[in-house]
Amino acid sequence: MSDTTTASAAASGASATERFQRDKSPYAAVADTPKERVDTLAREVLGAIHDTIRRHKVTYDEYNALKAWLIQVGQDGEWPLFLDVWIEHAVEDVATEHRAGSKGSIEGPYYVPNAPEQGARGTIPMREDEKGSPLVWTGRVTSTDGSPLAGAKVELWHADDDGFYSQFSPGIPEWNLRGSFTADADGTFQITTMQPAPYQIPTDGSCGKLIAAAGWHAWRPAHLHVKVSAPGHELLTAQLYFPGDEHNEDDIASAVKPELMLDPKPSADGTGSTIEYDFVLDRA
Ligand code: MBD
Ligand code: FE
Repeated sequence: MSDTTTASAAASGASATERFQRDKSPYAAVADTPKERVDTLAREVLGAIHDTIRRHKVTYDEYNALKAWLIQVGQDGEWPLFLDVWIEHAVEDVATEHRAGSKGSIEGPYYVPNAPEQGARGTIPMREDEKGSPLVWTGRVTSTDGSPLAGAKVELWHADDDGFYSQFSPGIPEWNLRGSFTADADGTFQITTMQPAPYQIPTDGSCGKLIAAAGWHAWRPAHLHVKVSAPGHELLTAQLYFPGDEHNEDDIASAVKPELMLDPKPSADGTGSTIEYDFVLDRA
């Protein structure tokens, strides 16, 4: 991984902020939150901060460092990154704890709706000379009662072999490594793509500053992002991971679960790997 990752921190932060403001998230229903609920949550969060300040005797220097840092997070456009890396996993746990179907994981800051449709079997949009190791993924979408979900939509997006996402890093075609697939009558789909690389969150912005100041690392393990949807069923947002990645155990975004681990096999032609991974959706 080269320094060009970090060179685009401000640009990718600005893109993520703009994307969130334009598309909104399905979770962003702020106006509907009752007063009592806001009162409880705001009071508890502020109380937890006051407790930490008293317990650790936080100084004015530290308070002012925090103030400067919070201002900078906004100026860098890194609120989507900060929230999705350090907060979203808890929200996702709570939102999906009732499910009997497939486990999900966080959406993260780099989803873009309406990626180009590729049918039930196809290759995700990629450059002619796309770097990396080819990956052929066969899967099936069913309901919790076992019935196939014909026409289920599988949206896939992921980083390239350098760890960059299209529309958030410069110089990559708009829909590169972003595609929508539609399961056939039996609920099956087959996607050809390129294995993603581990991803380092931008290190030259405010989130990187926090990471350096705390002595943490900035890595997420290599991952595939998916959204799987079908009429009458709950939307599944998930990420899939590759065994052996050195950051599966210490993902900076705390978004790895054992159920989301793939089991890649070498492909017959020896040029890449094949994976099988199915989804079970809960009825809405
Ligand atoms: C990512 O690619 C990602 O998936 C998350 C959750 C946060 C930052 C970058
Ligand atoms: Fe990601």
